[in-house]
This record gives sequence, C-alpha cells and structure tokens, in this order.
Amino acid sequence: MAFVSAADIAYYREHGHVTIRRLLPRGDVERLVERLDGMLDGRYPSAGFVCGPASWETPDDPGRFILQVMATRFPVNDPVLAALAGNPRVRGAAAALMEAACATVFQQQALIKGPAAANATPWHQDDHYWQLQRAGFTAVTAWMPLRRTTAHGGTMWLLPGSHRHRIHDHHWTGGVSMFKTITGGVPEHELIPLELEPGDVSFHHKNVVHGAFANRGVERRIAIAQHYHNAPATSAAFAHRRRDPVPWKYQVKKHARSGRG
Ligand SMILES: O=C(O)CCC(=O)C(=O)O
Repeated sequence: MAFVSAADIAYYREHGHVTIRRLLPRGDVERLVERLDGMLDGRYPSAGFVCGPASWETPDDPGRFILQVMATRFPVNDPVLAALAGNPRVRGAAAALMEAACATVFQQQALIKGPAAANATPWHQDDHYWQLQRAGFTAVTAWMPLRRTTAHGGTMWLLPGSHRHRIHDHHWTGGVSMFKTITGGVPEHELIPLELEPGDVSFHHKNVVHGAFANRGVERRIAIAQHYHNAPATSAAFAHRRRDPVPWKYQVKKHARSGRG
C-alpha cells in the first residue's frame, strides 16, 4: 500500500516539504516516548547514543535547554529506535518523495524541549552540515512530533520553496553551542509553522530553510528527526567528508569545538 499519493509528491516538488498525516500508528508513538524518557533517565541502556543536554558550552547556550537522544551507530542498536529507523512506511514515503529507488537512514535524533526555556533551533539548511550536493545525492528529513505541536509550543517552522535556494552561509550562533544559523537571517514573515498531531510526519528537502522558536507553550515538545539520503550506503554518500566523516547536524561538544572557524 502506498502512503504517499501523486499529489503529495507534486506538492513536495513544488514546496520542498509535505506532511503525511497518521503515518505512524499511535502505539508506535507511545512506545517511542516511553523509550526516549527511559533512555534519558537510565531505565534503558543508551550505549550507541548521545543522550542528555544537547550542548552546554556557556550558561546561555540554547542547547542546555534541549534534551537529545541521537544515534551514533548505524544500524541503530536500541530495539524501539531501530524499529523506527527501519519503519517501511516512513522509508517508503521518503523514497517516494526523493523519487529514488532507495532511502537510507543516516541520522536519527530526538530533540525534547520543555516549556518556558530559551530552546530555539536557529534557522538553517540541513545540507549546510551534510554537503550532500557535493556528492550529487539528495536527502529528505522525516520530522515526527510525538506530541501535538503548535506555533506557540516550539514547533518547527519552515520556508516553503526554499528547496530551490543555494546553500546559504551559516555561522555559529552567538559564539555558543552546537548550533549554526543562516548569516543575514531569514524572512520570518514567510515562514509557516508545522501544527501536527502525534503520528503525522512532515518531510522536508535538505535545502529547506527551517528552525524553531523557543517553546512558549505549557507542554513538552518532543520530536524525532530521521534523515534519509538516496544512496545505497552511508560510506558512498559521505565519501566527500573524509576529513570529518561525522555527518551529524547537531554535533556533540568536541566536534563543535574542532569544527569551528
Ligand atoms: O526539532 C527541531 O527543533 C529541529 C529539527 C531539525 O532541524 C530537523 O529536523 O531538520
């Protein structure tokens, strides 16, 4: 059964993003929330993941107010997160949108943002980090909120049509954290919020400008980003990154330090 229609593919081609409603069953969503919480509080093993505050370089680092669970080994070795990495519905949708024969997961990261904290995700394009355009590959992100997301509650916002942009210059935000942001800013009045229910999946192209304002709501914002490229194997897709083969978008502290400049 196809979960993506021809109209979805046409919408993605035109706007660089599309939402597929109810792609993840509710049971999967609840298992994921329970698993992420358990990995963060030590009830489940977290070897093979970066688990905890996303970044902590200075007292005002926004990463300090964001919890992450990010796979560092592929294949993913946690059974619940591995099931998501292998989920045929999400993978099938990613392949269909890339109009590719295959869709390979190369990154998986949950970002959890509590209410009333300075935990924005600065505006960026994913391929600034990955540089897949240099290797002739494309990529799509499946962004999967596990709780309802609202404009006020720190959901992702994106700039429709920006998949046609070149990769803009990015710089480290305020000299702190793991985050980089687009130099010169973005037209914030043209951004749209992703207001989604648990189980809905938003897909965006690797060049789409996106980010999130801080969570000003009353609920936790908990979402998983799972990234796919259209090459059969990670090593082929990232051969151009021999110097720094870690393609993570949000890098752990030591990479953020060594990668600066
Ligand atoms: O969840 C967020 O705040 C940002 C996620 C993101 O940048 C992505 O999915 O590409």
